[in-house]
Amino acid sequence: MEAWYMDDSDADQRLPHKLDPDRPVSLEQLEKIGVFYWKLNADTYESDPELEKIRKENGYSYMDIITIHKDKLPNYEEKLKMFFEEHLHLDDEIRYILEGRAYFDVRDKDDRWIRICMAKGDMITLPAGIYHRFTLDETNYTKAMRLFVGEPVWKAYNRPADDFEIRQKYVNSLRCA
Ligand code: KMT
Ligand code: NI
Repeated sequence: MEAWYMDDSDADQRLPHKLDPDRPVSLEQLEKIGVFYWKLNADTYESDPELEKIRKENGYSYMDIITIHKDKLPNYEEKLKMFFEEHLHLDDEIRYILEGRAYFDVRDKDDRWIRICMAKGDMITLPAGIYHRFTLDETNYTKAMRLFVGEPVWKAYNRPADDFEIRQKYVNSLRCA
């Protein structure tokens, strides 16, 4: 996993969009905005005690696997467009990359975009209420596990979604961090 502040160019969303000079973002900085990360062995995800432990400790009872590729995902173009709209959810977004690569962009506390490059073996949780978006990179392929506490709710609220209680709660959580 590698993360950096994004430039604001209009170039293809699948490009890295690094600043020049590069402004890397550390795990500690991500934790301050409520983003948590684990590194796992994706080759053994079907019987991985480490993954089991994380799921148990965090109550991630639900899981499924999504393959994001033009020939595999129904309504591929439409879904990718939706994923890249800035949005929030009322629950945490938990993703584990099993194959390929992808970018998760999150807003920092000053509303600047941080790009998180997620590759095979990277698992992440984005807190409920954080504004974020998702895109494939130039390789145009990823396979990811989606985890959820209880029955999954995929509903996304596009920005502006500032009136939700969860958004207020999230914003308040940044204050003393
Ligand atoms: C979301 O809500 O941003 C997503 O589900 C992203 C795609 S899942 C790898
Ligand atoms: Ni999302």
